Amino acid sequence: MPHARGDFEQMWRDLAPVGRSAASGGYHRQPWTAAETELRSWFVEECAARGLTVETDGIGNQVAWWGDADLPGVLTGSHLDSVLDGGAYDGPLGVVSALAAVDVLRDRGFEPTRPVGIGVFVEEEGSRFGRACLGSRLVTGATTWDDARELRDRDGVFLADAIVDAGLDPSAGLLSLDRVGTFVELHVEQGRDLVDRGVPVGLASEIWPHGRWRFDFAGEANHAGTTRMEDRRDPMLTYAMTALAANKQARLAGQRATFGRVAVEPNGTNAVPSLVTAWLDARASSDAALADLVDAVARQGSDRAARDGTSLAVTPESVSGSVAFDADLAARLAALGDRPVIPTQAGHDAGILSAAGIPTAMVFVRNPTGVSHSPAEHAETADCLAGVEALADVLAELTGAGA
Ligand code: HGY
Ligand code: MN
Ligand code: MN
Repeated sequence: MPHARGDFEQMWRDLAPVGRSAASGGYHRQPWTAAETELRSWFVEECAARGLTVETDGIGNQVAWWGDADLPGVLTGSHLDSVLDGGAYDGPLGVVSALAAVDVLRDRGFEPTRPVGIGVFVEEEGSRFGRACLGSRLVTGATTWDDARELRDRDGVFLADAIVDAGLDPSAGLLSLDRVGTFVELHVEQGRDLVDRGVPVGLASEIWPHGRWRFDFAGEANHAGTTRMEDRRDPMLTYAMTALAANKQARLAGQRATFGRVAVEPNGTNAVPSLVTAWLDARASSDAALADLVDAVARQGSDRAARDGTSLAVTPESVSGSVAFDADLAARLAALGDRPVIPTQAGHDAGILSAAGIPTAMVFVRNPTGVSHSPAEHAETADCLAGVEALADVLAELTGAGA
């Protein structure tokens, strides 16, 4: 049965239940799971309802092109996967808005002089395999398949096996970005800049350098009762002091540091643990400041380990350098609506494509609380629709006559 083309609010309603936890209201749309696979099918149906044919590559990245002029096209889109227990807007807002912006342009009678693409990149959050923006990194070559194939999820499932289990074929190859002259990603703002300015839409100037480091604190398993305190080699203590040190170092340096994920072995109530593995998410206003922050945390962790009789090994797992978006492009697009150009500390596929040399811009939609990576993430419908209009204006500016 042909899929009725949904307007923004209908598409939003269609997506709302997919991968949503009844308990928390948060989203669990991890890549290559049933929920995310359902979203991939939804995207194909929405594109088909617009007469657009979707190309899905071997790992699930998707693109559909409107127009076939032999000119570099303008790709817009984002991601559909979420963090664990994430919000509804981070990612999907960019994809739904891209579809709705094409509708707006067509309703205006606009015909692009160069192709307009709508794209979806997989595993942007790195929530399952630990590498942020994995889909766009593989497409741009920022990560090689040989490197990625070794990635395993928390259940020990290898990346290629997860992809095949989701009905895809990694040997089918990856999307080509050869047709992409410019990339524009619309995204809910993950901060309070726009709400504090009282404006619904902004552009991005830069993405702070950021990354994830795995901290392995090793100690000696022992009895929680019979082992004298002075005889213990307890990695939980070393971890706890390191988490406090990360918070203090970030505050002192005006940067960001979070230990949001920890795994304890054997994780028994009445045993001193043998191993505590914790992941540091660190972000800073420059590459040098990021290196200094991570070094300071690792150094203080190692100093504490020496006192605790434990050991610490630190392994970088996903690091993204600073991204300065094309300033002329941002200024040109901001001028379309007298919009602010603001930095972000959140990583995006736009950062990966920009780093790959593709002129890139980001359109931010106001988040009234700034909360993200949480079921509480929200954007007002009026602001979302303002974002769609803004994205339509941007696409018209970049693909109109003379563009
Ligand atoms: O983690 C981030 O910065 C982004 O939301 N993926
Ligand atoms: Mn995110
Ligand atoms: Mn995102």
